[in-house]
Amino acid sequence: MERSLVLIKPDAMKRNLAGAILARFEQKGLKTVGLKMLHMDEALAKRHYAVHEGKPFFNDLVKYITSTPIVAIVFEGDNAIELIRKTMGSTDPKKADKGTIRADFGLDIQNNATHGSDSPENAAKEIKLFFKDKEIFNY
Ligand code: IDP
Ligand code: MG
Repeated sequence: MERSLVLIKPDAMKRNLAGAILARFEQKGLKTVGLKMLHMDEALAKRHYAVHEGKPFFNDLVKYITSTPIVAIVFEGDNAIELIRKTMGSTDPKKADKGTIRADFGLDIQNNATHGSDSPENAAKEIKLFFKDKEIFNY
C-alpha cells in the first residue's frame, strides 16, 4: 500500500473542477486518507517545487501555484504513485493521453490541473509538507 500527494492546482480551482478531479481518482480505487483546502504561500511553494529552482519557468510556477487556494489530498492505494501519474497524464496536456485528467481538464503546460508525487521519496516529503500525522486517517 502506497500513499501519494495530489494537489488540485489554481487553474482547476478557478474552473470549479475540484470535485470532478477528485472523482476521477476515486473511480480508480484510490482512497482519500487526507484532504484540505489551503492557500500556499511563497515559502511553501518554493519548498514544494525546490527541484525546479533555477529553471526558466520557476518564478512563474511559484506565482501560479500561490495565485488561488488549492486542494491537497493524500491518496492511498496499491501502486498509488504510478496510478496517480497515469491517471493525470503527461505534464503537457497537449501530449497527454485521451481520458487523462490533464488531457481533459488541463489548459497548457503550466496550467495542467493537478500535481502528483513522482516517487516514493518525494511522496513522503511532500505529504509531510502539507499534512500533520494526525491529519491523515486510517479507516
Ligand atoms: P509534473 O507536474 O508532471 O511532475 P514537472 O516537470 O515536475 O511536471 O513540473 C512541475 C510543474 O511545473 C508542472 O506540473 C507545470 O505546472 C510546471 N511546468 C513544467 N514544465 C513547464 C514549462 O516548460 N513551462 C511552464 N511550466 C512548466
Ligand atoms: Mg513533478
